[in-house]
Amino acid sequence: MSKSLKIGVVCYPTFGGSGIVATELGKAFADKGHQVHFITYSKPVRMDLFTENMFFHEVSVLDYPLFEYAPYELLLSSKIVDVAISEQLDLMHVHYAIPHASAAYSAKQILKTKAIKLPYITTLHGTDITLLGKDKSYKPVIEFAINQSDAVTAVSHSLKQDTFSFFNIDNDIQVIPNFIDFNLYNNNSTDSLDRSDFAKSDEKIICHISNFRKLKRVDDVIRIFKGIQDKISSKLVLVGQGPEEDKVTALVNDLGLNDRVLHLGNFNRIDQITAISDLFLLPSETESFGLAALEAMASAVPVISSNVGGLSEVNIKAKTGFLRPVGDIDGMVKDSLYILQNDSTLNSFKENALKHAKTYSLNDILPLYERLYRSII
Ligand code: GMT
Repeated sequence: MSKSLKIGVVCYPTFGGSGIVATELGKAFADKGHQVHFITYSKPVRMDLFTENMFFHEVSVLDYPLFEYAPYELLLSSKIVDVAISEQLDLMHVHYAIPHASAAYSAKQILKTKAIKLPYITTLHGTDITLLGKDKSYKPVIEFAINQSDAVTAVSHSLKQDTFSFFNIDNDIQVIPNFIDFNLYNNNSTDSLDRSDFAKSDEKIICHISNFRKLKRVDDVIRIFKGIQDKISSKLVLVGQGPEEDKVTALVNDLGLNDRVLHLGNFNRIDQITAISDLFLLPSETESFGLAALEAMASAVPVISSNVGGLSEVNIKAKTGFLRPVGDIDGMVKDSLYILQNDSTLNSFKENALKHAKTYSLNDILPLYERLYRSII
């Protein structure tokens, strides 16, 4: 039997996709008997503190009058060094390059002076490359930390290509896509929500889940929904929180959709919402993968999305849903109505969505990460 591993994980602990992927991956490794040590500034939202083999090490962000901004990257590097020594970590897996890859690089160098080896894997998720990373204020450091990583993964082929085109990369990048733990998607579960609490039996439920940042184009979601609702009586369920919320609420008011739109805020059991939905909208400006779309498909929900980044790897045109250029609201309304127009069309899209989501099963993805972990230690 191969030796169990002691894995350090750095991620953003919030509701973003990279933190969700890191936590679900950590849970899966812990489940297999490996020790997983999360090192971040607060407990990841999907982490249960009482899970066997999973540990949380808080990076305390010290306040000091001299600092306008506390140097989080230094604090994180120091914490990685501490945890690596006290827990005898075999490797670090950092999710989202900024600033996690460079923090892991510093920790690795510090540990080297103590004759301790700590290889690190960097997983690129999206805006760490496509938005922030390529900005010249981050680029030299991010490029360096990616090149110095013992292994690099990207969540889609599109993100891999973007990384090679935006940076001078002399490292290999392996594509390991995001995944679904189908144990969490039991459609017959007793804790499912009652659809009739959300919509009448002859109404459709349209859903959108995001962190409500500008690039998610939630205003497009509202306008697409308006186009659908004009033809087919529907409800829109919005999940998530973020900077665009007030603007979105104002638009819902302006379009007279108050009694049609339900905004739930942040919600941990995404599967409960997708289980009662008929269609998922993701018209983002940029999306390296679109984990929320895959989560919807895992509940057999077809997707209407933009055609940017890695979305076409997840959402298959005319099978699992449709894709249109960013901002093509009329086109997205047309495609939504096509899918929703009759039950047999909707059902065939639902079946295809679930079938394609199953090609992203955790059971297939976990061994790819385990092989990579073992190859660098
Ligand atoms: O939304 C972000 O940019 C943040 C990032 C995250 O940490 O949530 O999301 C990215 O990573 C997700 C998980 O791999 C992907 O599913 C998202 O597509 C990606 N977001 C973007 O590329 C905009």
